[in-house]
Amino acid sequence: MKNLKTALAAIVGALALVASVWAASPQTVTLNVSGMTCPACPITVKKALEKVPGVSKVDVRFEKKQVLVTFDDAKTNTDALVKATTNAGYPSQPEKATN
Ligand SMILES: [Cu+2]
Repeated sequence: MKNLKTALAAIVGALALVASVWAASPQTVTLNVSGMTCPACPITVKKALEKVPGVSKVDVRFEKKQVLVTFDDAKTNTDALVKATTNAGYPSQPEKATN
Protein backbone atom coordinates (compact mmCIF):
# COMPACT_ATOMS: atom_id res chain seq x y z
CA MET A 1 0.00 0.00 0.00
CA LYS A 2 2.79 2.39 0.87
CA ASN A 3 4.53 1.67 -2.42
CA LEU A 4 1.35 2.40 -4.34
CA LYS A 5 0.99 5.75 -2.59
CA THR A 6 4.60 6.60 -3.36
CA ALA A 7 4.12 5.63 -6.99
CA LEU A 8 0.95 7.72 -7.24
CA ALA A 9 2.69 10.70 -5.65
CA ALA A 10 5.50 10.37 -8.18
CA ILE A 11 3.02 10.23 -11.06
CA VAL A 12 1.08 13.25 -9.76
CA GLY A 13 4.34 15.13 -9.34
CA ALA A 14 5.46 14.29 -12.85
CA LEU A 15 2.10 15.37 -14.29
CA ALA A 16 2.24 18.67 -12.41
CA LEU A 17 5.70 19.31 -13.82
CA VAL A 18 4.56 18.52 -17.37
CA ALA A 19 1.50 20.77 -16.90
CA SER A 20 3.60 23.70 -15.70
CA VAL A 21 6.02 23.37 -18.63
CA TRP A 22 3.05 23.04 -20.98
CA ALA A 23 1.39 26.19 -19.61
CA ALA A 24 4.59 28.20 -19.96
CA SER A 25 4.87 27.99 -23.71
CA PRO A 26 7.14 30.68 -25.12
CA GLN A 27 5.57 33.18 -27.49
CA THR A 28 7.27 35.54 -29.90
CA VAL A 29 5.76 38.85 -30.87
CA THR A 30 7.02 41.46 -33.30
CA LEU A 31 6.64 45.02 -32.09
CA ASN A 32 6.82 47.90 -34.52
CA VAL A 33 8.71 50.71 -32.81
CA SER A 34 8.59 53.67 -35.19
CA GLY A 35 10.35 55.96 -32.71
CA MET A 36 13.73 54.19 -33.01
CA THR A 37 15.46 56.81 -35.08
CA CYS A 38 19.11 56.48 -34.11
CA PRO A 39 21.33 53.50 -33.27
CA ALA A 40 21.19 54.31 -29.53
CA CYS A 41 17.41 53.87 -29.35
CA PRO A 42 17.40 50.06 -29.52
CA ILE A 43 19.52 49.93 -26.35
CA THR A 44 16.82 51.74 -24.38
CA VAL A 45 14.04 49.67 -25.91
CA LYS A 46 15.90 46.42 -25.27
CA LYS A 47 16.61 47.30 -21.64
CA ALA A 48 12.98 48.24 -21.05
CA LEU A 49 11.74 44.95 -22.46
CA GLU A 50 14.31 42.82 -20.64
CA LYS A 51 13.02 44.25 -17.35
CA VAL A 52 9.59 42.75 -17.96
CA PRO A 53 9.27 39.50 -15.98
CA GLY A 54 8.83 36.56 -18.34
CA VAL A 55 10.77 38.05 -21.26
CA SER A 56 13.52 35.64 -22.32
CA LYS A 57 14.80 37.19 -25.53
CA VAL A 58 14.82 40.62 -27.16
CA ASP A 59 16.00 40.87 -30.73
CA VAL A 60 16.09 44.43 -32.09
CA ARG A 61 15.90 44.92 -35.86
CA PHE A 62 16.85 48.59 -35.97
CA GLU A 63 16.82 48.85 -39.77
CA LYS A 64 13.21 47.59 -39.80
CA LYS A 65 12.26 49.50 -36.63
CA GLN A 66 11.05 46.25 -35.18
CA VAL A 67 11.71 44.32 -32.00
CA LEU A 68 11.21 40.57 -31.73
CA VAL A 69 10.34 39.65 -28.17
CA THR A 70 10.22 36.09 -26.86
CA PHE A 71 8.28 35.77 -23.63
CA ASP A 72 6.57 33.32 -21.33
CA ASP A 73 2.84 33.82 -21.88
CA ALA A 74 2.11 32.59 -18.36
CA LYS A 75 4.03 35.55 -16.93
CA THR A 76 3.42 38.43 -19.32
CA ASN A 77 1.57 39.42 -22.48
CA THR A 78 1.79 41.67 -25.52
CA ASP A 79 0.02 44.54 -23.75
CA ALA A 80 2.64 44.57 -20.99
CA LEU A 81 5.44 44.62 -23.59
CA VAL A 82 3.85 47.53 -25.45
CA LYS A 83 3.45 49.33 -22.13
CA ALA A 84 7.13 48.74 -21.29
CA THR A 85 8.41 50.30 -24.52
CA THR A 86 5.88 53.13 -24.27
CA ASN A 87 6.97 53.93 -20.70
CA ALA A 88 10.57 54.03 -21.96
CA GLY A 89 9.55 56.68 -24.50
CA TYR A 90 9.01 54.39 -27.48
CA PRO A 91 5.37 53.63 -28.23
CA SER A 92 5.05 50.34 -30.11
CA GLN A 93 2.45 48.32 -31.89
CA PRO A 94 2.31 44.55 -32.15
CA GLU A 95 2.64 43.35 -35.73
CA LYS A 96 0.00 40.72 -35.16
CA ALA A 97 -2.13 39.83 -32.15
CA THR A 98 -1.03 36.78 -30.21
CA ASN A 99 -3.87 36.67 -27.72
CU1 LIG B 1 17.99 57.25 -30.60
